[in-house]
Amino acid sequence: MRANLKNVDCVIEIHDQIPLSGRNPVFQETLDVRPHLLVLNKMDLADMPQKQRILKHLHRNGVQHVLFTDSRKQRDENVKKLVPKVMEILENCPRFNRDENLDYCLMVIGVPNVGKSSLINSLRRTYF
Ligand SMILES: Nc1nc2c(ncn2[C@@H]2O[C@H](COP(=O)(O)OP(=O)(O)O)[C@@H](O)[C@H]2O)c(=O)[nH]1
Ligand SMILES: [Mg+2]
Repeated sequence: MRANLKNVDCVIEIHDQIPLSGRNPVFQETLDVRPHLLVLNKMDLADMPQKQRILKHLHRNGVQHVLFTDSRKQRDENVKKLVPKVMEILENCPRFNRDENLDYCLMVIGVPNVGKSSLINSLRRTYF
């Protein structure tokens, strides 16, 4: 992961439900050098009334960009927001602006079963 990171413009870190205690500090340390979006997948199973509290907790802990998704849905409005959100993150990161290259490389990370494959497939359904 570390070896590939230098070619990565933005890291998409996926958790299912609420990572209040589950974030790997080594991940965090390694990833802090890259633009980063935290995806909380399986929002259909999560306690959504707690959403504001979760966001506040994450923001306090330095996690600025968070997206709640349901990647099993045929067309999830929130999955649709992922690419615009990544673009917004990158546009606000001048260090990573690569004027001449319009392609971006994203790295999707997360422990098994959080829905990485489902999210990637959902993105494919959204864009192809
Ligand atoms: N309820 C729910 N289940 C999901 C969601 N996304 C993925 N899953 C299920 O979680 C399991 C693991 O998903 P998968 O994409 O294989 O995870 P990966 O190991 O991170 O690639 C599968 O049974 C998926 O159907 C979601 O948003 N909501
Ligand atoms: Mg998978």
